[in-house]
Amino acid sequence: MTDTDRNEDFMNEVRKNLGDYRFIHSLAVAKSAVELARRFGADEKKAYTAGLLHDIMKDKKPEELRFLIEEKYGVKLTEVERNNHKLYHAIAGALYVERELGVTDREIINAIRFHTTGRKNMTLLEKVIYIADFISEDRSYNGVERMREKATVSLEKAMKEGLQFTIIELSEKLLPIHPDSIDAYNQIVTEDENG
Ligand code: DGI
Ligand code: FE
Ligand code: FE
Repeated sequence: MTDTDRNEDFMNEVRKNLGDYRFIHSLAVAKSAVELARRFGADEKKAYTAGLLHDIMKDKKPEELRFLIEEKYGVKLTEVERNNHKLYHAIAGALYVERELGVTDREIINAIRFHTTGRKNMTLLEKVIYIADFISEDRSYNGVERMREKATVSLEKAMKEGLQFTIIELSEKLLPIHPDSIDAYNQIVTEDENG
């Protein structure tokens, strides 16, 4: 059975691991990921599965996530990662779906892994999940309508907007910015020059 045929299974796992708020968010991101995939030619089934699973570790405590990542799965965090608890759930989520749920599709695993920071050379599916997380129905931040607009026109324009938003927000709060976020930003503003 391929990963995308196991959504019933994954739905139960997500339900089990998340509170109501995050569960509803996960369903909304899965839905919006399918729409984006259809619009921009990504794999709709993978988009649904990755969207559904992307925040599966979001409701766990930072100490637990750090234990999972570094002790249980033996993956060393960088200094920036270790000091930014918000990044744990994406790293732990990717490891968890691979090692505990048996997800084998690298594209799905990486879409989960990089959904918070982005990275250089993102795949279509990675961009779809990154943007779906910003524009899902449950989101209501200032500027969400503008993001939704961009996402109807171009995935690249939406990525640019999303990365800018994140980098502004983090720097305003004087929080460290992960090198993957900076790499993604630098690449997108260099490649999509006339937008
Ligand atoms: O899990 P969600 O809330 O649905 O969304 P998310 O996984 O994109 O997490 C958003 C949070 O992560 C938000 O508070 C900003 C933070 N974040 C995103 N990129 C970076 C970051 N935090 C740090 N320190 N560095 C980053 O590069
Ligand atoms: Fe997340
Ligand atoms: Fe999310």
